[in-house]
Amino acid sequence: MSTTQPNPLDDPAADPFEIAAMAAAEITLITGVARHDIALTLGSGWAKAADLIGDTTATIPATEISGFSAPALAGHVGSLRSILLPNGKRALVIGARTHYYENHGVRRVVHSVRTAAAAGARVMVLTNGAGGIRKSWTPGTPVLISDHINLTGDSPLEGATFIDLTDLYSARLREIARGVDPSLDEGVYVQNRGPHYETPAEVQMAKAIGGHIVGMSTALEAIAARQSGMEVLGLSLITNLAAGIQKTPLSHGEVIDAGRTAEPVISALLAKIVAEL
Ligand code: 8IG
Repeated sequence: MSTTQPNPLDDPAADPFEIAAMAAAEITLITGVARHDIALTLGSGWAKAADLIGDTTATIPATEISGFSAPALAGHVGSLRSILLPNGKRALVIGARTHYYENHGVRRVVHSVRTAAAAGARVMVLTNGAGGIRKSWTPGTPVLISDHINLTGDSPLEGATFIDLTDLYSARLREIARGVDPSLDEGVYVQNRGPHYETPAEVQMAKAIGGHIVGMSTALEAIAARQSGMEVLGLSLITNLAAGIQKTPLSHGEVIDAGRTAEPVISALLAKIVAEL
């Protein structure tokens, strides 16, 4: 599908799960891999992990797959990769996240997750770059997501679809991650709409309601992953302290720099975790 064609997800009458099934069938056809076991969405700072987790057997521009959008940001790689892990499992790596702040609607935000589920993945690894509320989390610190607070006011669930989220971020998978790196902290991820960063007052609100990490992704995707019956592992790279926690203004450049510096370390960590999943 080229970028000039309308996105089928934008038709309100379309069934997003049918489009995800179509996308998964296209991935199977192009990769020759009948079933992927795990899927990973690599956010800012995590992209290098794709090179470390195994052998890439196919790379697909995301826009060639039904329902996927062109990436909004340089530095967000718009491709899907099929990777053969050393343990024989197959990973589908999504380097093409659609953010809620792009205003394409929540169906497009969670399409990659639904496609991964339709491609067979039982485990969804969601990674992101985010702001830290705890002062001890210096830029470059990876943090496990233990739970989330969704402040987008939106949901990927349509109609009266009631889904339990009590154990959304799998304790089993977090235990595996901590087995690889016992120093990993965990925290509650707050998804804000963005694309502006928070005001210091908003960061204090996030802290007061139980948040430890602020970001612009992941929560909506995690909900969709659970709806599809997947186990979710969430990891944030703290690229900056949240507004007002750090005394200097936030800049996208600073965030990119912190991500770049931390990338080799956290990518190696993620590769080790993936080998255990
Ligand atoms: I990277 O401080 C990154 N993403 N909302 N706040 C929010 N998103 C972020 C931040 C941050 N840093």
